[in-house]
Amino acid sequence: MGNYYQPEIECASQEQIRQWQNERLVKQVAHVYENVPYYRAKMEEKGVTPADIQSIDDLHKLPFLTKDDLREAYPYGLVAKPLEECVRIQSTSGTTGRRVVAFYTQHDIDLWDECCARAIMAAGGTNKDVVQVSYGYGLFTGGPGLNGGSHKVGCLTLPMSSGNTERQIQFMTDLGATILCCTPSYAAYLAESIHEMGLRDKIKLKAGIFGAEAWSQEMRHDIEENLGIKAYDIYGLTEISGPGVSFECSEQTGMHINEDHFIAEIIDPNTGEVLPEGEKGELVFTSITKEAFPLLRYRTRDICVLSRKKCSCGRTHVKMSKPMGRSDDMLIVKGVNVFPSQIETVLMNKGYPANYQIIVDRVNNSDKLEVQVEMTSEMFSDSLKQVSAKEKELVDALKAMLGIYAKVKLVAPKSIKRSEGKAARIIDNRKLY
Ligand code: DLL
Repeated sequence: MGNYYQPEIECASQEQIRQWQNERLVKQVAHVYENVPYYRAKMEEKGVTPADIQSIDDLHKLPFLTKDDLREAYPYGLVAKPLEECVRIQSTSGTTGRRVVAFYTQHDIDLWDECCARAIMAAGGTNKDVVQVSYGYGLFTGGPGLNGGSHKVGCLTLPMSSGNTERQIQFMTDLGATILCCTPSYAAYLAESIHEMGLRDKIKLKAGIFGAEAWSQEMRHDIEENLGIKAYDIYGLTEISGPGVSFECSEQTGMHINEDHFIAEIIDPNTGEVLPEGEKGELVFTSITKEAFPLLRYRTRDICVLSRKKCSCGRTHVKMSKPMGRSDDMLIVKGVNVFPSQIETVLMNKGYPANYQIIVDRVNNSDKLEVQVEMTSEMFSDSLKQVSAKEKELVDALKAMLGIYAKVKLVAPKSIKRSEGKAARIIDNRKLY
């Protein structure tokens, strides 16, 4: 059994959770309707008034919000509190060229920190732990979110931010960090560097809280083995607060969504229809406790599945699967849907490190997919013939997984640029949009 930050909430009965959601939703809809003209106009357009929303059964009547709305209302159009009451701005890293700016009151920050505290305690954290936060600090939510959560739990917090890998490892060993928080790609890079520096015996890590980007089960096993830790997933998005919207427990079979703050729905990304539990679709969130930036029915574009199966950790909040891709970032190559996570699974199953790049191009009106993968140092000494046999083996495995041909190029160890934040794995040269 677990380690909870707020056991009475995290293990509340389903009825209790539903009651909180009903009450808070009704209040939130009124708050948004009164204070956000942009959203009120959307509701009017759909012919809905706050009186139509009596419980979560009425949620489907509300209009969706998308990233386009956020862009249109940029910067202040969706803020629901006077700016005098707002104390913080955070923003996305903007890797997709669409910057999102989110606002927080002190109350919003406190609730966000509590969500992250739940994640840290679910990973075994207590006030005896030394938590190294190596997510970026600043506009990105990763550093500030886990930092706040770590304080709430009472852990000794090392606000490292990302980058300067040698210094990271020096602090990790000197100060005996026990929990590491960073992106999974940075965790893999840190693990690689720790081995190279011969410091594997000097680290005291027991757990890692890794998120902000997709990572496969295979990558999890590699990181767990290389660092001798248990690696927990954490999910979130700037629009809805940041990390800690959902987090993994010891069962490691999905992430509990903090349902006292966020109502989750799964919809068909094409029709917008709400899908029953267990079906795969786009995740939509309604934040029912946030004051400054309360988004209703926000379409995340993340594709996943929800499950209410009883969890051995004792938590009762619904679990979401790891995102299986994005309804917008999904690559369509020769008309076939390709998720980068499928490619990663093939590579990791064949013993390659998670250092790869996916390059898509269009030559003579035909799509070309290329996967560049780093060899391990053992493979690097292989003969040319052995290398091409390995490339061929990967081509076949990728074909079996994706259903289409992908050219494979094995490249020298360490030739693909390492990432200190989210890894940029896809280079799409087709410029289709
Ligand atoms: O990445 C917040 C975060 C920080 C989460 C630190 C976890 C840890 P954004 O920059 O707004 O916020 O990006 C949000 O990243 O819609 C997903 O597509 C993706 N993402 C976040 N966590 C995961 C995860 C932060 N655990 C977008 N697995 C989301 C897969 C994730 N994808």
